[in-house]
Amino acid sequence: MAQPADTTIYGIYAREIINSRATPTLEATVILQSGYRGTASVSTGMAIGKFDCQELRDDDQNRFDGFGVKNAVNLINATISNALRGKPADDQSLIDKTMIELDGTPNKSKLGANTLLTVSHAVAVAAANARLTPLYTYLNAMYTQYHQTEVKRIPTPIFNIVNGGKHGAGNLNFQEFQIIPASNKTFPESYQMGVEIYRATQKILAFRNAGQSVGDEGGFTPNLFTNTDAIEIVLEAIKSSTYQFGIDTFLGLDLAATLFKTDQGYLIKDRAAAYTTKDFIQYLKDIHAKYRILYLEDPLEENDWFGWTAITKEMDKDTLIAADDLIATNKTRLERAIREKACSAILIKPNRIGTLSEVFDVIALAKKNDMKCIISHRSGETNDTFLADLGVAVQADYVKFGAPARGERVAKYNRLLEISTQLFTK
Ligand code: 2PG
Ligand code: MG
Repeated sequence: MAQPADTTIYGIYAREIINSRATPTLEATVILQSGYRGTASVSTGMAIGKFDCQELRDDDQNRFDGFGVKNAVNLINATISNALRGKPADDQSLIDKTMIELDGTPNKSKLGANTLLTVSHAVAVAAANARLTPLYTYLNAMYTQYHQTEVKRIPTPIFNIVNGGKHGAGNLNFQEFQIIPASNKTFPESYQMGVEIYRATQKILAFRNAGQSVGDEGGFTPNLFTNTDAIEIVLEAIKSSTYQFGIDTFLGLDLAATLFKTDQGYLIKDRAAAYTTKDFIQYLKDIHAKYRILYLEDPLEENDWFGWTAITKEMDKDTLIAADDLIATNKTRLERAIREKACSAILIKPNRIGTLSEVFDVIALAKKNDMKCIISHRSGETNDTFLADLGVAVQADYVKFGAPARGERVAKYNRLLEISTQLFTK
């Protein structure tokens, strides 16, 4: 790595920008004494549960329905900038610790996880720029202090093909119907596969008059009779392509089950009566027997710990049981999941926790406990590509950046293409 220029922080400037869901969000630029700078912006999810760190929003109903972030902009420009001015940008733990102390709450409710994360990422980008080094190389050097990791491959992408739940205007309960290329494919091969199967899905939907508009993450949002119909459509798209199901590509689902758990149980359009946890696990096992589901995210509600342990025991031999809302990228909840063997994979969403150092900490703990890691975007995104570099730096097993369509999604996949070229073209 090249010797760094002066990485002392000179100033931080924030602004309110708009994300992919017409909602304000934060962007900040960190300027170093040496003139190098780094910019980052932050995403927002639909699922914001009680275990998430808090976002800071203005709640001023006269602007953007209360979603403005002017107060956060002011906090960055004054309080945070003053606290970090003069500190070295390449001491990430000092930067993050300073902000965490300044906030002083367990869930970042004073300054906001969105405020802290934007600055935390922008500081890292500025430091990497000052070293004239690619961001993934810089992040990998930092992550190695948590867990020795060598950059060898690009994480396997999980492509969203059909959007349901709260992400689409269609009528499906499950949030994401995905395809996952075999992990022995190169990234360019996987990307091409994702695009071709996505396009094949569009043709099938057009043929069936099922609607081809897209949802928040770029997947199609058809109206169908059942959730299994959507699995059938994705399978048909794979079969109509040049790729072989079960060899080149696999199926995945993010159920986001918290959203359809009622007092009566899990209620989906595939059956009139709600399912008990036990019955729902059996239903998922039947789906797996028929469609070989490689990846199952949030199959159960975020507090159904007993159910999570049961489903992991029964299905994780050949299906990854991935915890998103269950753990919320929260270290204490991850520790419990490890103790209770509640899952075999974890979604990493930096904005659920608030600083890069804490993200590294959670990933290292998961990896040391043999959990697969998925670096994930949010449904409300910006064109920031930080997550692509992060995925490579920590050698995540998978990345989930949505469909291979829409600018804010392909920005991240295209960045992986660039990294792949840098790493593997001799
Ligand atoms: C999820 C995410 C991203 P959201 O559930 O995995 O796909 O959705 O950002 O809306 O919480
Ligand atoms: Mg999820």
